[in-house]
Amino acid sequence: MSPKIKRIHAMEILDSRGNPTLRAFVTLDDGISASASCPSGASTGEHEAVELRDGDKKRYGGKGTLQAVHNVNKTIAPALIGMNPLAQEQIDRLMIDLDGQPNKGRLGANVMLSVSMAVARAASLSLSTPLYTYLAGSRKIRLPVPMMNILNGGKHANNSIDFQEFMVMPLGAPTFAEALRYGVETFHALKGILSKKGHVTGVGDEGGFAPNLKSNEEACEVILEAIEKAGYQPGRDVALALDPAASSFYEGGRYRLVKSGQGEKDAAAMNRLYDSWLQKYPLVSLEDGLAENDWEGFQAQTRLLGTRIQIVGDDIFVTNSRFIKRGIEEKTANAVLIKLNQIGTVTETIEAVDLCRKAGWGIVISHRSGETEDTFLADFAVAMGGGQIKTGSACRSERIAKYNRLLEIEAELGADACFENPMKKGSTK
Ligand code: 2PG
Ligand code: MG
Repeated sequence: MSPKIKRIHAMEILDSRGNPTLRAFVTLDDGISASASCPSGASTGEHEAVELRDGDKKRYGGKGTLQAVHNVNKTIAPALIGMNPLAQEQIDRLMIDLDGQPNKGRLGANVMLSVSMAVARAASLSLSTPLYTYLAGSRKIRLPVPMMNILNGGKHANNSIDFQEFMVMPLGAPTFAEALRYGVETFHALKGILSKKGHVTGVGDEGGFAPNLKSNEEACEVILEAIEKAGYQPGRDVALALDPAASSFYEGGRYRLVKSGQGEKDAAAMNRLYDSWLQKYPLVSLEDGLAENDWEGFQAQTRLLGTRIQIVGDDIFVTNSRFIKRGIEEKTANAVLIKLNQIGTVTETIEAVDLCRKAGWGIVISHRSGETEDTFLADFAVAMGGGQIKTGSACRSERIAKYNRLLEIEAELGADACFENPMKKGSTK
C-alpha cells in the first residue's frame, strides 16, 4: 500500500546570514517524517519567483517569514494531506495551481519549495532509497566537480572587487574527494598568500576571502599563485571559473566597475575584457558576465567565447523553462545555473535540467548566498548528473555540509561512483 501524507507544518528558522527563512516538515502515515529548509539569494534575478517576506519592519527588519509559515500550515497542508508523497509532480502542480500566479507571488516560492523538497525527502525515506537515487529516476547519477568560490567581491563582500565570485574548479582530480582536497588546499594556500601581502583574511557570505585588491585581475593572479603554492598546475589540475554577477554593476546601459575604480564599459567592451582574460588565465566557465536583460550582449559573448569556455546564464534564465527555451533558440549561452528557489518546486527545477540536457547545454546545480545546513542540494546535484555544483568556499558549515554529504555519497557508491571532467569533449551533459 502506498504511503500517505498525514501532516505538514512549517516554522521560521534562520539562514547563514541570520535572516529568517522557512523549514517545512512532512509526516507520513507509515511513521516517516522529513524536513527541508529554503535558501535565499542576495544578487537575485529580477524574474525570480517571489520569496515571501512579512514586510513588518518591527520583526527582522521586515524579513520575517510568519506569513510563509501560515501559508504552509493553513493553505498547503489541508490540500496535500492524504496524497501519496511519491506523486511529486502531482503535488508540485497542485501547489502551483493553489498559488495561481506565474511568479508564485501569492503563496511564495520559499513556501512551495520547502514543502516540495520535504515531500521528496519523505518519499525517499519511505522507500528506504537514498535521496539522490530517488530524485534521479532514470537519469545517470554522477558526482559533481565543485566550483569553489574562494574569493568574493560584488554584493557578497564589502571590498574593492566588482566581480562577485572567483572560483576554483579542480577539473584534473580523479574523484570528488580528491577534487575537494585540491580546492581546500588551494583555499588554505590563498589565505597564507593574502595574509603575507598584508590583506585581511575575513570571509564573505559564501566563505571566500574578501580582500581589498587593486583590481579584478589581481584576484585571478593571487588565485593562480595559490594553486601553484598548493602544488597544482593551473589549468591542468585546477582551473578558474567566474561569476561577475554583472547585473549588480549594470546601470543605465553601462557596466560600471565602481568598486575597483576600473571605469565604465558597454557589453562589447566587457566581452573583449573577458576574451583578454582567456588569453591570460585558465578560465573555463563564465557566469553572468553580462546583465540579466542583456540578451544581445550574451548572444555576442556566446559567439565570441562559447566554443572555448562555458557561458552560464544565472539571472538571465532564473531556472525558468520559458527563459531557457528562448536562450536555446537564440544561442544566448551554453549552460544554465540551476537554483531550486529561483523557480520554487522540485518538479519545475528538474524540467529545467532536462531542457538543458536535451539541448546539450551544461548544467551547474547551485546554492544561494544565504544557505542553511540542509544538504538537499548535494543529493540533487548527484541525481541530475550534470557533473557540476556551485556550493561555496572551503569554510562556513552551511557550505561544508554539502561537501561532506557529497563525500558520504561518493563513499556509499564505492566503485559505482562516477566522476569526470564535465568540460572534456564528449562528456555527457
Ligand atoms: C549567484 C548566487 C550564488 P545569490 O549569483 O550565483 O552564488 O548568489 O544567491 O546571492 O544570488
Ligand atoms: Mg550567479
